[in-house]
Amino acid sequence: MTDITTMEDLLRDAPTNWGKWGPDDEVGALNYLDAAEVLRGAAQIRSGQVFTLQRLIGDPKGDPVWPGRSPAERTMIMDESHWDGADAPAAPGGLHYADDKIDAFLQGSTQYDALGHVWYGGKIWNGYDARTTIGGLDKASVEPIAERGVAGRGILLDMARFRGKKTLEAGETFTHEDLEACAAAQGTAIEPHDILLVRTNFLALFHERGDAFYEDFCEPGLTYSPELVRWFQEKEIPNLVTDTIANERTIEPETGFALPLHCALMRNLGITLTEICDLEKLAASCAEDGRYTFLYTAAPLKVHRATGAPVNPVVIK
Ligand code: UVW
Repeated sequence: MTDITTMEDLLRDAPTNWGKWGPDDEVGALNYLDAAEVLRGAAQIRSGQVFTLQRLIGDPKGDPVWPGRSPAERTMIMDESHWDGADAPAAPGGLHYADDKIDAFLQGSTQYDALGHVWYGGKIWNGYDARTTIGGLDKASVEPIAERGVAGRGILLDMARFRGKKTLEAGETFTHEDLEACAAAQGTAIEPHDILLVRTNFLALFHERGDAFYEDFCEPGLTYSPELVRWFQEKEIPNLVTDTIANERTIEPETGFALPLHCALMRNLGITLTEICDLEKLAASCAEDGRYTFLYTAAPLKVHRATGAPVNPVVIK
């Protein structure tokens, strides 16, 4: 690994899906989720239990965000205290109302990453020029993902429970083989086109350590290897969903690079990443009834030219 000094060196022979869905594609591996896959997902429904996976925006316990981003701020614009003042809007008949707004990083809470969110070597997903990101994403923004929506068979891979831990530790890692072993221990198997939901219970770790977490910031998660990338490509995984900020171990130990899997999976294979989900209630239910597969659905907010967007994924068991 000594001659590897850039992401281009690391991923020189890495596989890509560029062109697989045509020269104009902007949603990548989500193309695997056709109508038959939606029905395969719906066929998992047994009890009709519904789980929402979005974290609370403005959680008083604190919001985990990538360093350099800040948690969302909600501001009250109108409430009962505004209606006596001279600036109160005209509302004939005595109507009062409350209004508020949020100032939020689109990558700041539970969110879908657009395929054009990360890149290296001057090219984003499908080979589009990285200059198409200037001033907003003209290619592979979150818009086409939001427009099509996401639905299919989801499988929870409860890595924390599999390892017998309340939460995985900072920097703790696992491979695709560990995901397969976890699935087997749960009495299920990862099938082609499955949407993978990987639980580390990172939020408990984050809340335990508070701001100190950022001092030696390294999340637990999948870590880069050529074999892992090939496995994701061969399994035709459309969407990787986790409870961590970055969906992978933050720093790749051998090279020291940040987020090589973002590059290998998202930029090269077109696999959509969904981050900072709350998987706790779902995980408790799966552990209780032993059913780890379900219908997974999600649609990020439609935000013009955005790098990502907030989402509240819904799982039905
Ligand atoms: C980066 O890619 C920097 O962040 P995220 O984990 O939100 O994708």
